Amino acid sequence: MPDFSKLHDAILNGDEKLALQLTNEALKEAVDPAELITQGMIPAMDEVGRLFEAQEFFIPEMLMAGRAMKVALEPIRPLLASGGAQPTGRIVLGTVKGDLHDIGKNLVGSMLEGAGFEVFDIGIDVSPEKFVDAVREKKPHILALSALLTVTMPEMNKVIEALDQAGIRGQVKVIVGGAPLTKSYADAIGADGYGENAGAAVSLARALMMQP
Ligand code: B1M
Repeated sequence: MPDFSKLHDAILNGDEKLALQLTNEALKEAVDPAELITQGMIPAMDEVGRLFEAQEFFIPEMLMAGRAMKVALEPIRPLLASGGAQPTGRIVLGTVKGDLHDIGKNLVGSMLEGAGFEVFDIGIDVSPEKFVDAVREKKPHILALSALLTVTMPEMNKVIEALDQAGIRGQVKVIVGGAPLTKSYADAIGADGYGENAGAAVSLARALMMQP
């Protein structure tokens, strides 16, 4: 089994140059990109979160680690996105208002693209009004919302209410995800589905495309 500890530590230490170098080396050695993410990068971010809670890391360290992960993901994202699958459906994706976390959202977007979805990523800190405008403009089958903060989760409800008020809730399925989310929360706000991780988001989106 490949040794992911150097990549893990490079991300933890916010060393983006080394993280990129180790990722490129691993890809050359045909290490599975999904394993690099789930066994090297995500555990590093979890450790960053743990150290932040323990007040051993502060915002600058969290920022540097986040940047190192983003940089290391750069050579991987095209691999995830090039699944070669037939076009499956259209998705608008964004992180809700007040929330600047985008690493997980970007991963979800790449995996959806790899599964053949046309993905319109409208970014971070997206207001309910912007989501409504994007649904009107892009006419997606699915609207995918990401939130990483407990305090921004209620924004998802606001997006669903805004779609309702605009009279277009029935035209689009809404899926939600992000670390603090749960299926029961998704059910409570009337979302059409909850994805625990990027792979689950793909399965969910595929299943929803089968529904009328
Ligand atoms: Co922030 N942060 N952060 N942060 N940050 C967390 C989320 C936190 C858990 C850290 C901690 O305390 N342990 C905590 C939130 C606590 C809470 O509310 N429950 C936290 C906090 C408190 C904050 C600030 C408030 C800190 C402050 O300023 N005092 C601040 C808020 C800024 C804001 O958004 N307004 C803040 C800022 C930041 C940085 C900017 C420094 C940076 C983000 C950089 C970036 O995204 N470009 C950052 C980082 C890096 C983290 C941690 C360490 C890592 C997040 C990450 O990228 N994980 C994080 C701790 C942690 O998560 N362990 C933390 C890797 C990524 C692949 O996972 O995003 O969970 P994730 O995505 C997963 C799933 O969640 C899921 O699939 C993905 C892939 O498997 N998923 C979906 C995500 N979206 C989905 C959508 C779907 C389906 C699945 O369908 C639509």
